[in-house]
Amino acid sequence: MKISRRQFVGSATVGLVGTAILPRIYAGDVSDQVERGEVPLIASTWGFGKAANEKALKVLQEGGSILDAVEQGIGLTESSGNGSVGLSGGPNAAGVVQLDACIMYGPGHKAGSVAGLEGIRHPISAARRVMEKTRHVMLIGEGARMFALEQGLESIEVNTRDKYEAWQKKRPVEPSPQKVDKKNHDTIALLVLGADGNIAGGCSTSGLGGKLPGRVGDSPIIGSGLYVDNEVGAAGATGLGENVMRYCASFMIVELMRQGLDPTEACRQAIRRIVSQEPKGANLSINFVALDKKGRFGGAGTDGSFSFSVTTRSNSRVLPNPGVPEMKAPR
Ligand code: SD4
Repeated sequence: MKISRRQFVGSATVGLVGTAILPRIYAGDVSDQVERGEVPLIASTWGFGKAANEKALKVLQEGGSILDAVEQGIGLTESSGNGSVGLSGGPNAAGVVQLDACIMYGPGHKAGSVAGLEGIRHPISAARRVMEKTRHVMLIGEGARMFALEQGLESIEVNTRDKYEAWQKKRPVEPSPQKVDKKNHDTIALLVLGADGNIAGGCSTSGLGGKLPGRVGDSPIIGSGLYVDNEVGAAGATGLGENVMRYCASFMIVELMRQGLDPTEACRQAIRRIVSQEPKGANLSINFVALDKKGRFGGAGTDGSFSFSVTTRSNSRVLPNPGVPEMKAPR
């Protein structure tokens, strides 16, 4: 196990100084780090990702592959029932939960994805099966559901009358919220750098609450909600999918890392690029997590409530959004 002095000093300092000046300290911590970080390394979106990371680490420690770690880590969140991801996530405008997920495996550059999936407990497992058992990358809707059932994945009744009526009572007046915040975030993107240097990642969500039936967000789109390049690193996204998928943001972050940026700076640079083309400026709700082949990690987002989780054998923590320095403080 190897942790760089900078990483150690950075995390120790984080604990001492409180949150007010965290972003700069954290950004400084990773920006010029050159040593190889500790592996395996797992990074994911939001604070709830920490439990998923820890599950993924356990899977690796018990001899599982990096794909097993991604699947079971995300699987934990999917069945956590804490209102964040999967079946307990937000229904669409018709009160129906439609799930999106994807998975990528660095060696061989493999990918699988499902979208608009209904009634399957683990969309991430369906995405993995698409990758491993078919000639395709993406299955949607009823086809994806039939395939998942054929593969023996657990089905679960989501759209019961009781649930629908309960949803009707509390359904929002405004059917399509254009902002993802602490209360309605629901996406886990989880990235794993294995001890052997191989990389895998996955992403799973119920998508934007109140979305139009059939709407697909960034999360299952390879290069948007997730991208893995085994030579470089991986990135994942959470936030308003429409603002991520128009820019292939996760792909962009990986390409920026290929050009030499560390993960934090790559996330920031992608945000700058996107913001510079957007009339709405920084009010986009786009948030990213990334890691690179050297074992460096980082994240940045336009939502003040965004956080990301990072886990190694020696440390498991939730880190605050360092934002983009020259942009106004994250909301
Ligand atoms: C989507 N990106 O469907 C997802 C939503 C999300 O936290 O990330 N919520 O647009």
